[in-house]
Amino acid sequence: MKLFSSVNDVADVNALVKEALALKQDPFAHQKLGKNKTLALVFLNPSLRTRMSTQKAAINLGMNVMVLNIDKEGWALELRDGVIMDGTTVEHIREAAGVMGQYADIIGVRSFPGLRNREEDYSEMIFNKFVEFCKVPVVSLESATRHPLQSLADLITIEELKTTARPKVVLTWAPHIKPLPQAVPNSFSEWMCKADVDFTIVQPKGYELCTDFTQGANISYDQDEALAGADFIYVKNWSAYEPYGNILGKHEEWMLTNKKLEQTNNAKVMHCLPVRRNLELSDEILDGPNSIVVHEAGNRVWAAQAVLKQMLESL
Ligand code: AN0
Ligand code: CP
Repeated sequence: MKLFSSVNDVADVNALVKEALALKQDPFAHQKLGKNKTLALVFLNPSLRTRMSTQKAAINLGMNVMVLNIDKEGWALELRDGVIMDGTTVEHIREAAGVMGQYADIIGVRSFPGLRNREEDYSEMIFNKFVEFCKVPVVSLESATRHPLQSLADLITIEELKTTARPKVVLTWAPHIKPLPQAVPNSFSEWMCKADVDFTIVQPKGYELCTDFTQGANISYDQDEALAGADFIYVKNWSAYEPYGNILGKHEEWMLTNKKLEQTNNAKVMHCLPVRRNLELSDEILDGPNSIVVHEAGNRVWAAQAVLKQMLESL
């Protein structure tokens, strides 16, 4: 594997999930594979889980890891071509990414969307420039429109904990005070549409995701109806795709509560984290027996390790 930016980069999704679960059973089985290989993790935005789980995964494979918080510790990057750099940017992404490729065998990049210009965000301009100019394999650590390591960890978690062959999985919109990217729900949706699950997305009117990511999903606007019989509930806020990056109202009643869980098949509750308590998800859910959010975050290690293993094998 030379690029991990979406589910479409994975030749066999089931095999990757199996590989991750095997690594979970025997984390240090491939310590020689990464010997003398270097992973560089480049963050243009904050992170807890992605940063730590991907480092841990690389260490388990015997790799060396370098982390650059380029937004804080690097030179201000110019992304546009052909401009006179007489403003605040100090270095062009062409040189910066090219240089990183000299130091690393694999590069991970986190680049959130600006949520102002949909065309620019959905073209994955920043992520694609890293891929183009660094000239080594690249793993997305969440880009403008997708978060594939999260979605892989989510699928691993569902495979691990499901009690029926084809579980009902519901992605429900949740309230938030800030406009958040569509990356996590887009990505979760495209992975679920490739998995053997019965998948529904439920949201208030106006929060429909870009249909490129939702082919095969049931779409609903009635949270009670959608949650009925659910085995897994994936809670996430996202801003509108149209008008792009907007919050369309408070919708406080969309926060998941124990009362809403009653109509489910004792559903397990997932969230990618970080989560704002009592805004997106109630204390009673997060502290209750149905929440698997911490277990889910634990599986980020095995998702990253399976991907890095396949990349190391193709170096
Ligand atoms: C980010 C998002 O929603 O994309 C990162 C989630 C992993 N969340 C926030 O900014 C709160
Ligand atoms: N879920 C997730 O990617 O978390 P971080 O933003 O903390 O990495």
